[in-house]
Amino acid sequence: MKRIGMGLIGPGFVAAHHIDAVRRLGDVDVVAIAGSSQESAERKARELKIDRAYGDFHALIADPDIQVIHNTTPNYLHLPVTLAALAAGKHVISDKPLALNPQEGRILRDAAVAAKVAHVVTFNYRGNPLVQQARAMIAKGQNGDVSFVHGHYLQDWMTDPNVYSWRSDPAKGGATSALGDIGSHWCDLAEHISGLKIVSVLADLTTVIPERYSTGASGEAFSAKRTGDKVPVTVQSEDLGSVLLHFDGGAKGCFSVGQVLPGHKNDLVLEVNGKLSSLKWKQEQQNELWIGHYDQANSLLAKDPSLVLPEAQRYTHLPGGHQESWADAFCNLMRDAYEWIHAGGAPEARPSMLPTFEDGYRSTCLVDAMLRSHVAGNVWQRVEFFPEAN
Ligand code: SOE
Repeated sequence: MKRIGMGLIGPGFVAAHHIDAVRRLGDVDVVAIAGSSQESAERKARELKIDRAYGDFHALIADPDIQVIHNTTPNYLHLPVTLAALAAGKHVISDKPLALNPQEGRILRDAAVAAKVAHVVTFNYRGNPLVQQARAMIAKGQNGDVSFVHGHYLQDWMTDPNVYSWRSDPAKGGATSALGDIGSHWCDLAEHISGLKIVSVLADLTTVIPERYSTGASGEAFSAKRTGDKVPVTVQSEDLGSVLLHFDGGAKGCFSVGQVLPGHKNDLVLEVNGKLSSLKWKQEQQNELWIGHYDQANSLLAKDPSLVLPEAQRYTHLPGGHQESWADAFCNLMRDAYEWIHAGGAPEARPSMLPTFEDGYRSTCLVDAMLRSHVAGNVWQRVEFFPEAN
């Protein structure tokens, strides 16, 4: 069997999950890791049991044993790192958001298509078997025409003003916080499951905690509270927001995002109402799909390979009653990504579940429309998205 070498740039919170997922595939060699310095890269390499460490991402990209680059750097480095990897002809798996804004997102989408390599963005919730079940049910018309898509993605890890990371720094994280980090997942899932595209938005955004306290050190999501001298930092990006949505074909929708809502850990909920029946999926109870009816009892479909549609079966690995989880869904995304990579990244070989740089660019356009809507005084804005030129 042909083995594939991967290297990861940016060893933060999610890096360990990329490494864990590719190791589970069995035919991928984790060749090297690159960090912001040789010392930090070596420390992380020891922790993750990786042989090679680079203090410079260019050196990792130039490593001839590496065919796939995983970009898990902070958002502001997505563009230079991914462009360098594409220029070297490497396949790229990028964390979301793909880029800081639509201009950068479009550059990366176009560069990836021109490079004729596999290009994947980690909208990992698509990898859940019951997300694929919901998508397949809707595509087959089992729920009737979709009229309403709604839900939320709420977290609490930024509730404490002492939590400060690059995500709150516009130069490193971008102009948005909650929408870019988690609203992007929700919108991707809403479009992926419903099969519809969001065409216009009306957003109302808030910064609940406008002053945070920083040690000056770069932190990461879910980092523990730090002690020592801290300086107050003014935060402008939103940590709470609600958005009304119009989909193509006339369906309506709405969702809320928040990072400062005590008790909500990774509370992503998405409901789709069709004219015949409804579906609701909750990330924190990801092994169940609620099916709502008008003229019969509602039901809960358990994640069970013998009960789900064939489209979802390939993403279930354990019998019913054996719970699958966030890491399993993340691994499902990597399995499809490496299937595409084994096929050389040929467009026709891409598994249809897989989110590409096209989806990543689209997501930056959606968030941009929401930011424009808020700044314009909460008015409807069209999503400006330029499809790939043929
Ligand atoms: C932090 O909000 C975070 O780790 C996001 O960056 C991830 O994309 C999300 O899946 C979980 O929460």
